[in-house]
Amino acid sequence: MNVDEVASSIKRMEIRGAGLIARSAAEALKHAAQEYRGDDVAALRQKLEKSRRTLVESRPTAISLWNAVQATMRGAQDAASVEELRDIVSSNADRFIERSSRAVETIGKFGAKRLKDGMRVMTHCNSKAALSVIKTAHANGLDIEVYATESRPWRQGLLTVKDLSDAGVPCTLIIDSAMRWAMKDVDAVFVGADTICSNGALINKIGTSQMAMAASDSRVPFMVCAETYKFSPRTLSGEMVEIEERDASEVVDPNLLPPGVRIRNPVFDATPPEYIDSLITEVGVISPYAAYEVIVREFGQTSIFEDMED
Ligand code: RI2
Repeated sequence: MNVDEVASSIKRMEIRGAGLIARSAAEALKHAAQEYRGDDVAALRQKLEKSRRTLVESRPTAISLWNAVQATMRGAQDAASVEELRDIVSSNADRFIERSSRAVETIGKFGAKRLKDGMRVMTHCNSKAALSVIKTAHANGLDIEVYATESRPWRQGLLTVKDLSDAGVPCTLIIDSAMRWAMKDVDAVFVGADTICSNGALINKIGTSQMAMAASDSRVPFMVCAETYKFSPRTLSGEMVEIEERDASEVVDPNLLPPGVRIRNPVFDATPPEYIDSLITEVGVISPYAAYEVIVREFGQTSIFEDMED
């Protein structure tokens, strides 16, 4: 797929999930570099810059997308020829994709150690990282069961129960508003992440913050599975995360409502760090208050502020 096709698939949520949109964007930039047939390095650089912007603008909330294109374009400004630029972008993209896929596996292994035989886990939406934990624990022989929320309006919970059932994990689908009712029977919550802010707050699928509050109320550990490229260097320089609001028609057909009634469709929310027990990352299981250290370690203080021109 070319850049425009990937960007519109991301917009339409045919490609979705913070990790997958990041890997797809890296792959699309590699494709753009490889399909260029001219011999003008400045023209290729311009084309890649335009592609980078198109991809970043396709969905605003998950920082994984921005981090992926930054990682893929790293060093591009120093290339002296088309071949060199193509090689830099292609090998950066390959490295990002490989590293990001490996991170999901490592998170699975680390997170599985937090589960014990007979536990019941709750999850929200459809996170590859959170499902990696559950499926790894199951593959390790633990007898675990899952409560998965429907996750309106897109109903990603249906993908979750399909994935878990295919892996042989017993699961129960509940509607989102049953999450507090079900929490009394749950031993741990594992969710994914779209963005981790420098103060340790989590931005994830709408309803995550309610789940965190319900878990806290019932003394159930609330665990967040987040690869390091989900951490936001942009928040370190003071930026607020934009919460995507999608079309009203995703919630209900507006023609079914009385005239004048508005619909709002925010698709993410923020969970404060005090509700989070641990962040499970590929570099270790850490406190949300260690987010600053992860950002500086992964992205470097200097590059954080150099990359801020967008
Ligand atoms: P992985 C999803 O967003 C969900 O919010 C999920 O928790 C998050 O991305 C992370 O998913 P959406 O694209 O990267 O469904 O763990 O809006 O797969």
